[in-house]
Order: sequence, then C-alpha cells, then structure tokens
Amino acid sequence: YEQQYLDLMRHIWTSGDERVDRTGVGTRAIFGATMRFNLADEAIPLLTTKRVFWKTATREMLWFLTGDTNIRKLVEQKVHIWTDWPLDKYRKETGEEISRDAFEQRIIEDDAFAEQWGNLGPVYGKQWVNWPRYTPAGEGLYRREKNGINQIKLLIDGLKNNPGSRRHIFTGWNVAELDEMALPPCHKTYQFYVANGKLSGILYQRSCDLGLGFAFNIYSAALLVRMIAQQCDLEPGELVWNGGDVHLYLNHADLVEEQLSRDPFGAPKFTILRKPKSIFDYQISDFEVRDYEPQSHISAPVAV
Ligand code: THF
Repeated sequence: YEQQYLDLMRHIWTSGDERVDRTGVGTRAIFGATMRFNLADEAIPLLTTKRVFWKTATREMLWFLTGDTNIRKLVEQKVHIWTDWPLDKYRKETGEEISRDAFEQRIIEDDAFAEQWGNLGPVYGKQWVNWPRYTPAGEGLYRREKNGINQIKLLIDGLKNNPGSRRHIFTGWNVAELDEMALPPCHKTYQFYVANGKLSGILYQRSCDLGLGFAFNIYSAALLVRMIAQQCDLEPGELVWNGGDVHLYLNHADLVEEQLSRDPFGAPKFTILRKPKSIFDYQISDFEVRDYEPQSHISAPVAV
C-alpha cells in the first residue's frame, strides 16, 4: 500500500498540473486517484517512510466524535494541527503579531478568548453528530431544533440493523453552512459496506495535501473503520481511499525528495484494547500500535 502512495507522489511531482491554489503557495495536482488498503490481521495504514504522529491523529478523531469545533481541547492535549487557521484569522483581524505559542497559551488560559478566537465554525464534528434539524413552525417558517441529527449514531444503528443497506453514509459537506466554516471539509464523505462479516469503508476526499495531510487522513479513516467494526461486532475489511484534487505543495520539495529516496519497512499492527460502550466512549489509552519502526519524521510547512 505504501508503494501506491509513493508511486502517486512521484507521478504528481513529475507530471502533475501546476496550478495556483487558494493558499497562494502553488501545487502540482492530478484529479482523481484511488488507493486500497486491507485492514485484516491488525494491519494499519501508517506510513513507514516517515514517522506519523498517530496519537495526534487519534486525538483529532476522538475530538471530531465529541462534536466539538473549538481548538481548545486539542491545544490542551498538545495537538497543534488546527491552530494555524484561528491564528491566521486572529492576526488578520487584530493586526497583532502574536506568536503561535502565545496564541495557544491564551486559548488555554482565557475562556473568553478561546470562545471568541478558538472556534472553527460548524466543521466536521458539528456536522457529524449535530447536523442542524429544522421543523415547521407555521406560516412557512422553520425552527432550528436544539438537538441536531447525529449521523454517527444513525450510521451505527443502520449497520447493526440493516447491514445490507447501500445508504451507510455520513458527510460533513453541509452546503448551507460552508460559508461559516474556517475550512470546508476535505475528507467530506464516508461510506460503509458489510459483507461476509466484514466492514469496509470508503473515504472520499475532495482535496488532499499528499505530502502532509494524507498520512493523517488515511490513518484516521482506518481508525474509524476499526472502531465502527468493533461496535458492530464485525471484522475490519478494506479501506478504499478516493481523492479528488490530489496535490503536492511546491514548498514541499524537500519532503518529496527525501521521502521518495526511502523504502517502506515493516508492517505496523493496531489493536483496540477494550470495547467501550459506544462509538463516543473511546479514549486515547484504548489504542495500541506495535511493530511501527518508521524512518525519521520529515517536517514540512502547512499551507493555510
Ligand atoms: N490544509 C493543508 N494545507 N494541509 C492539510 O493537511 C490539511 N488538513 C487539515 C486541514 N487543512 C489542511 C488539518 N490537518 C498537519 C497535519 C494535519 C493537519 C494539519 C497539519 C501537520 O502539520 N502535520 C505534521 C506535524 C504533526 C504534529 O506536529 O503533530 C506532520 O508532519 O504530519 C488535513 O486534513
């Protein structure tokens, strides 16, 4: 599987379309790509050609499942991967040249500050577990209900009660609310499939930062399939990844060169140590990775 990734990276770097993107950094891109990964025998898609911080990605996934959209809980756990967007907004709106560390410190220490500046808008978690629900309130008006739709709960119920369904889907792409989001969802649609006692998943990702985000996105999707399979008493099957605009940022040249010079090594294993009561009750200590001996981390800047 990792060879699929490295081949795609090489292909995009050598023959992708060079284009200007939203961030102004510039990318090389292709449109449409698929990778498949078998999750049997505790296999987990963690890249071995660089170290991937799987605990960070796990904390992010658990945070999504709480429905939270404020970076505070992430920052408290030393997860910094969502800080750059609120930080950028803060700097632009106040003109203050605050450092990233100082910004995170204020997010942790100052409730009002976190409330005002730490929010990403109705991104992933909000849509996943609390998609807005409207009911008619007469005279053509609608009332927004206090509790929205929990797509994840419905998904699990559906997988348990009607495994053969072709509608096991959840999505963060709430068209009416895209404008309010710091960033519209990249990993936007998940679909699941049950056959022969196994649960498989497809992730459709509209936009993929192949050098940086992909390592997180593919691991997180596998984690999700594994947690859902456990909750539904199924074995993990296959993870299929579909990318739309799959790109490499032009300022990731060093990362690309370094990573393409390395060979994959070993087969990391993943275990869930306990079966929590529901999909919403997992903790970081429930997960164990073994046989993961990656080559060194390669740092690269994130385009905001
Ligand atoms: N925007 C861009 N340009 N790339 C992305 O990968 C991305 N995301 C999320 C939203 N917008 C994006 C944010 N997720 C890292 C990882 C995931 C991110 C953002 C940043 C990152 O910097 N990873 C480093 C260090 C990790 C760490 O410090 O723990 C890495 O080397 O992996 C993709 O969904």
